[in-house]
Amino acid sequence: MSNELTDAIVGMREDDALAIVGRELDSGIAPTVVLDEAKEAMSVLGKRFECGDAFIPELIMGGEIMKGISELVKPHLRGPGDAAKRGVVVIGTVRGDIHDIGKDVVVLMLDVNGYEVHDLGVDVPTQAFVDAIGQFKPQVVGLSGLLTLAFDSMKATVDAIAAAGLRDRVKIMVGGAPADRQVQDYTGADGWGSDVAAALNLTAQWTGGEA
Ligand code: B12
Repeated sequence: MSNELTDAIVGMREDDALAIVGRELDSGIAPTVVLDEAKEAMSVLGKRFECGDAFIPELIMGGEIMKGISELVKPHLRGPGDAAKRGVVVIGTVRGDIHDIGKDVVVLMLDVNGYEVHDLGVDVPTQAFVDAIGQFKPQVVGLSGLLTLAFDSMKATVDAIAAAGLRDRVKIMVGGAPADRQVQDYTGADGWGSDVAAALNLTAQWTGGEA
């Protein structure tokens, strides 16, 4: 674990953070390890926010740094290239929630692993998920959210998909750091995950492939 990177992110030193990531990638450290380090730094920032030692502007800045890091890491992730797509995924952050850093990591990793991913963005209304299922015919729908209040939006989205008669056509995963089995049961989803590995595993399982 690079404490240097955590220090730079938590200290809001964007240029330093990006330079450290560049050096780490050049020295052969796996891109997924670099992403994990950055994620760890974001949770340090989250804990500081909880304790009143960091405030919203710091969280926003941290988010910007994290996005910059994802951009740097992306070209280092090797996927199956132009091979036929392994499956179709529709994903978005549910209504009322604008956290997208974790979702974007999931989108990035699904993309480089050969899935066709349709990212609906943040604060996504239930109907937009329903419409996207009609349009893109995904096997998998990912509902992302980091706020506890996102659970109600996730449930409303699953209900709307069912009301539109589309529930049998898709597998639905709910995710984000606070997701667990209880959240899955509450929302009526088919699976849950609190990290990108879980998202990849579920998607592979539901599209008949290997993670
Ligand atoms: C950065 C941040 C923000 C930024 C978001 C910027 C952005 N573009 O996303 C800003 C400043 C906007 C923000 C705003 C708020 N935030 Co905020 N935020 C965070 C923080 C510090 C980091 C989150 C993050 O990006 N982590 C880095 C990513 C890479 O890690 P990750 O999310 O774990 O990612 C993995 C999983 O989520 C998973 N995953 C994600 N999506 C999916 C989907 C599927 C299907 C699966 C399987 C997996 C999966 O895979 C990802 C990759 O491994 C967290 C604290 C924390 N420790 O999480 C608080 C936190 C989430 N925020 C919180 C709060 C309270 C807020 C605000 C309400 C604050 C306020 N008073 O205004 C607002 C809400 C705005 C809204 N309506 O959404 C609370 C939530 C508490 C709760 N129980 O609801 C937290 C936990 C902070 C805290 N400890 O209090 N926030």
